[in-house]
Amino acid sequence: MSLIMEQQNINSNFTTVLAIRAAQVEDMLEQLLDQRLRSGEIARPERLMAAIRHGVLNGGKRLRPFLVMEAAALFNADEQAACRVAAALECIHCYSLVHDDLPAMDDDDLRRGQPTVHKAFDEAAAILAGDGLLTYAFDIIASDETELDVSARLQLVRALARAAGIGGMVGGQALDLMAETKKPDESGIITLQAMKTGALMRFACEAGAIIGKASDEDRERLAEFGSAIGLAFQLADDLLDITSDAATMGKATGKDDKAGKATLVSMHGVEWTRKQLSGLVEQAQSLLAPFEERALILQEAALFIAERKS
Ligand code: GRG
Repeated sequence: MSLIMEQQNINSNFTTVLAIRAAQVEDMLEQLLDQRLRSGEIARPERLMAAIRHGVLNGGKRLRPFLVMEAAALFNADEQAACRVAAALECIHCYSLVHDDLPAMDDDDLRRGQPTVHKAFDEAAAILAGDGLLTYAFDIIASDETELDVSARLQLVRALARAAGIGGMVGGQALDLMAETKKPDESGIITLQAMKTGALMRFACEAGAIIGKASDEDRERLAEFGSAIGLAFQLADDLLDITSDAATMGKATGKDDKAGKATLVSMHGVEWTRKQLSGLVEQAQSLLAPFEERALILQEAALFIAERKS
């Protein structure tokens, strides 16, 4: 098979599985975000639910859910439980996007090709939609409906809190906001990116290992794989910010440059970044080598993340 055909084959396998996982998690999100009251709830206000649904059920790539489910599948884990954890992680991701788009943060009008939640509703609705999603994520994992033993659910809750919270995504966002006034050096940029974007990717892969009751060694292997693709994802994002356009991305581009934000791309240039990206893909893929062909789709995901166009 020629190299180009091999590449096309890889893309079509990956794209097919990504679409299947996206459909599974969207079904789950539809159910979780319906009007039905869960025990202990008093009411689900309709406008709040509409704002939440606007922020979640709006065509994201569902990459993090895919990672959870494919990592869990490596260990023959229960698919329904993996799907609930995947949906919980997507709730956290969507909350971060809804809040990031607010005027006090990145001030964006467009997300996933549609008006952002504060534009379609208002700022208060967007804040509350994000708050609701953040809280709900932990409810979903802790719930008895997530059919994992209590220890696994506790490990997932703790790992997600740490990935999403002060020492993870929220902390990374705080560092990113500070970077607008005081430019960080290279290691500062790497730290903030590992926190802001990498931590959820790392959690996604590690979560699969937790759900599948993997050995400590395999859990660490998956977590390291997640960190490598998280870094690659952010590098690709920075690259797209200068090489792509709003129509392709479904959100504004050129924002880092306008904000005078230092990125590894602005520091080292496009060629260096592309080389780094292929190094990261190699590193990520070799981490999964012990799983042989069972990890093929995750191997392909690493390549997709580095080479993505939107
Ligand atoms: C507000 C606490 C808080 C955190 C915000 C994630 C984040 C932190 C900000 C988003 C800014 C941004 C564009 C970061 C780059 C990486 C990123 C998360 C891109 C969006 O993720 P995709 O491409 O999006 O997976 P979809 O829409 O496909 O889900």
